Amino acid sequence: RKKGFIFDLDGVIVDTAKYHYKAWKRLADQLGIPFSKESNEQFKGVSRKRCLELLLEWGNYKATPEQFEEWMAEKNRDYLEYIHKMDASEILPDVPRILQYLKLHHMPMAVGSASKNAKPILEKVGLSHYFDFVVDGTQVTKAKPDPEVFLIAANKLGVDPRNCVVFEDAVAGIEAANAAKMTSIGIGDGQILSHANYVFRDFTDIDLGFIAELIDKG
Ligand code: G16
Ligand code: MG
Repeated sequence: RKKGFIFDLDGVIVDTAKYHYKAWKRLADQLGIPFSKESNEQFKGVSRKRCLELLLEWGNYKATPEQFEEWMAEKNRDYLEYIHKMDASEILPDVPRILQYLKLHHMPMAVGSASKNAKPILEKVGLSHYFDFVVDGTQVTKAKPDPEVFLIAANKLGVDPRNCVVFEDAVAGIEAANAAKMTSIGIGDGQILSHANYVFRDFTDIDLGFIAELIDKG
């Protein structure tokens, strides 16, 4: 049966979480809202709009719609400055090894990300050519844990969702993959990603034999 492979971007392919953190931290400081690395964990896989809503809730801060828009734009301007400086050295360890193996076996591949900046990031790090489709925050209306982003990706790939495999680092992303009835592979901490079908600390822990089994299974 035809298989499809879908990758989250932030935290799976590249570590942009540190740049999201810096940009949110700057805005939070400016607004006088406490914001830590732990708070940033809750922003992973979550849309920009929802992140700002959360930040303002935590700070008990009321914003006018105009302020809200301005702060979202400000955060993104900061974030883009970091993105502009990215290069291939920021690809997470062993990601190309897995992508190359899948490509060698002619597997359909897509990115499924909540980010509206997914395409420029892939260009910057030189990985765009691996992916048949990039489904990102500009194309989805319902954020993870809703399965929409992954279902759109499966549809574009022309693969039944049950035959798709998703690599994700966020709890909301694993929930989204499970809700789409896809095979979910958590990248990160097994205790945090306990709902994933499989969990690996990072791609260096993934054996190509395991990928071969995913390709052949079912
Ligand atoms: C990513 C990050 C989130 C970020 C979101 C939106 O999702 O994990 O922290 O808030 O994108 O990003 P942007 O502000 O660039 O639109 P993913 O799904 O790639 O992990
Ligand atoms: Mg992620």
